[in-house]
Amino acid sequence: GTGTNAGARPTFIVNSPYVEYSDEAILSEYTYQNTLVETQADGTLKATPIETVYNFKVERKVPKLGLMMVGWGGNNGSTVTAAIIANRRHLTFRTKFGPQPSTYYGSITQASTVKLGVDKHGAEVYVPLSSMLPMVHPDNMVLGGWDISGVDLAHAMERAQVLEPDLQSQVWEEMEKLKPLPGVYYPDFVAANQEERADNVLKGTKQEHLDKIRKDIRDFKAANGVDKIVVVWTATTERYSDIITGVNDTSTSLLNAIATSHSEVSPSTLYAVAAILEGVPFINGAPQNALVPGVVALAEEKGVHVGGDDFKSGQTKLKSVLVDFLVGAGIKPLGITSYNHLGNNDGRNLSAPQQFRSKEISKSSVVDDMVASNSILYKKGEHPDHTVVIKYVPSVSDGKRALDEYYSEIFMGGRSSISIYNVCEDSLLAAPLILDLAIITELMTRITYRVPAEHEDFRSFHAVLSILSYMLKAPVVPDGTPVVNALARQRAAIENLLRACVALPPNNEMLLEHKVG
Ligand code: NAI
Ligand code: DG6
Repeated sequence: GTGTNAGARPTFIVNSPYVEYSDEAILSEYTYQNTLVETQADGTLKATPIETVYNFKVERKVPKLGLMMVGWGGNNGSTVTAAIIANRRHLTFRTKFGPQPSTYYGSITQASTVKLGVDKHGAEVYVPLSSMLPMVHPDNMVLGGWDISGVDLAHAMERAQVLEPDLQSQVWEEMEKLKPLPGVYYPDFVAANQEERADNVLKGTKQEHLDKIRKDIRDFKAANGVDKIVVVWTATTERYSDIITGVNDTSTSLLNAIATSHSEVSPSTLYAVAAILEGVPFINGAPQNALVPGVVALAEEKGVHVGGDDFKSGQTKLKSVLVDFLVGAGIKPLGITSYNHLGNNDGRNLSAPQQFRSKEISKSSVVDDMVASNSILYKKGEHPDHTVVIKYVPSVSDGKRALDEYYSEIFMGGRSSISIYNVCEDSLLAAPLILDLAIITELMTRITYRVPAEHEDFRSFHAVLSILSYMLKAPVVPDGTPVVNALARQRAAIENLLRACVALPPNNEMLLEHKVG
């Protein structure tokens, strides 16, 4: 049956002729139902239900996973590291509210549930999302990574000003032993104010940097005996890279651009290339276009997964719920105005115009699908005003303030203003997303599919993992596929894909059994 580990007692087994459990794999047959829509000569639409039979195969052996973070010594990197150590050791720490146990709150894999089904009385039965298929547990991850600041992880955690002092003391000794590997630093890509922390940087050419990062990944794997690695960029936001023909538009040109130390190859692109060449998935948690076309092409050629961009933590997560609510309710948002101020190093870097611009783009793209979905409210090409402001206010440190106004047109030309004021530690929102990204990405490397009507061989999902969209502000998707920003739809995609792998139908929310006689 399914469980968090092969061999472990399953939370549930599926009782169906369409699922087969062996020691190695879970094999399912799943009929995917869709609706094909065609425009007819007279302009009416013809909707035809269609079905495709898929087989999914999930390897049951959960590997020992290494999570290598770029920007390990930053607020997010140090927070996620301390939190894993604390959870692993079941630490309770003193806060002004009383004793606080360590938790994984904010992680959908560790702290959320999925409706499995109903009991014979029609009552709903929920199970942890992590029990749907065998998944890595964060307690068992081996952590490592790079930072251009050489500070050890204990001092990085202290610098971050995120975690309670008692917790910091309890994990200090273990954290102090952790030292980031030297990073790739090209000052042109980040704010000038970052230079003072760059005391742990690689010298040499871009090709030497690529070779060294690749060696770091191999060495980490060997030294820690891990089976697999995922690399997550949680480093400083860079400016956008220009997309230049012959430089980063194809995999060949990109590899050549690295070999000739072309100035438009960013550090984030270089780490992505290093990971892909080592067969290791790369996830971009910041907004810049690390996944330039040459990176995506390389990932496809090598059959390695990539994902991005920019962790979707607070303000944007709420936006991707609220705008979905408004537009879905037939209410027309006219203006969305988002301010935030924060005082951590991320805010400091974003106070420079080019780095702010990267963030402005990712924070502004998140309502497009919802606006485009409703042609009653919006004419083709029409958009609400959407303004994003970020200010650096050092005194609030990691405690980000996010203020939003949603100004909408309601019934008969009326107006509605909804104002939101959110205060919380930014890194405590982002850290659990790093875990979910690593865990779901690793799971995706163990799932293969075939469409028996078309091909006999089992294949991997597309190199670009759109399934990660729930955790990301500006999801990168395979060319030509729709971008979904609405949070509930993103979550449904995760739940229902996991269900399909054990031959369970999607949760359709009809509750038909309670609506009939
Ligand atoms: P931070 O500034 O505390 O940490 C970034 C770390 O990256 C620093 O320690 C820096 O020295 C290091 N670094 C910079 N360039 C590097 C390179 N080329 N190689 C290796 N290390 C490098 O920032 P924080 O708060 O941890 O955020 C990290 C990233 O995550 C930022 O880009 C931020 O925009 C993004 N992000 C954060 C969210 C949050 O809620 N905290 C949400 C969405 C995105
Ligand atoms: C201020 O905007 C700094 C940013 O790094 C954000 O805190 C981060 O992107 C999170 O944004 P959001 O919109 O997902 O809360």
